[in-house]
Amino acid sequence: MKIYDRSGFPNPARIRIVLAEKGLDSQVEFVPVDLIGAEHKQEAFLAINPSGVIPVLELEDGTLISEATAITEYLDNLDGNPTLTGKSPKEKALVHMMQRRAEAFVLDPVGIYFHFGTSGLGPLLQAFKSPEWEGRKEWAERNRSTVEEGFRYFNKILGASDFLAGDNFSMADITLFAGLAFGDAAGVQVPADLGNLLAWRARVAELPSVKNRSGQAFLPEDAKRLGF
Ligand SMILES: N[C@@H](CCC(=O)N[C@@H](CS)C(=O)NCC(=O)O)C(=O)O
Repeated sequence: MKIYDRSGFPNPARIRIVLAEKGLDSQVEFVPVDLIGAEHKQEAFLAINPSGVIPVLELEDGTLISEATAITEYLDNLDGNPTLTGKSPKEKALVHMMQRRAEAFVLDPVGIYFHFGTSGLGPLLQAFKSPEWEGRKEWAERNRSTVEEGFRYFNKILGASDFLAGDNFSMADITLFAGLAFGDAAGVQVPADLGNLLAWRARVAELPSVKNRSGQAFLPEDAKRLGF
């Protein structure tokens, strides 16, 4: 299997955590895609994923699977023992519901804030992501508020259960964890008074599959290009 991705980016990190959880790291060849150079918006990559985003999983038979949730479902079910996406119909439904909320309330609006409210990944990609228009800053701030509201929502959920979809670590937790890491990079941090959310984050960061990856850094050349 091949995974088109890039070290240091949040959606690829979701899949790297899944691979570690499922013990599949050694079966995957990582193909780096240059997001800062907007390689993913060029014809060659759009033929791999018309949405122009990473990660993408390529199977041995050439099948291309994009969308982190679809990739996670595939990898989690390969061994017939899905641990991240739910086993019963009810578990599956709850994992997908909370996963989507983690995207809609945190990860996606952080992404919008990052691209519209900051210089994002630099001028080459900004031409695709965030054209100049008068509502740009306001759109960014609205999304920042969505994220802050999302933080409060998940803080409440985590006051009542250990993980987002109940007692077990799942795809929903992975999405939110990646969203918080992206928030840090974009400058949207979890406020100190949201104790449940911060305690959950600390616990998740210690999981072996996450621990090795939570320090996942930009490739040195990317860090340099972004001025870190
Ligand atoms: N819905 C997609 C989102 C993927 C996504 O936004 N990936 C980011 C990397 S973290 C990306 O490729 N961004 C580049 C862009 O939007 O131009 C998924 O679940 O895989």
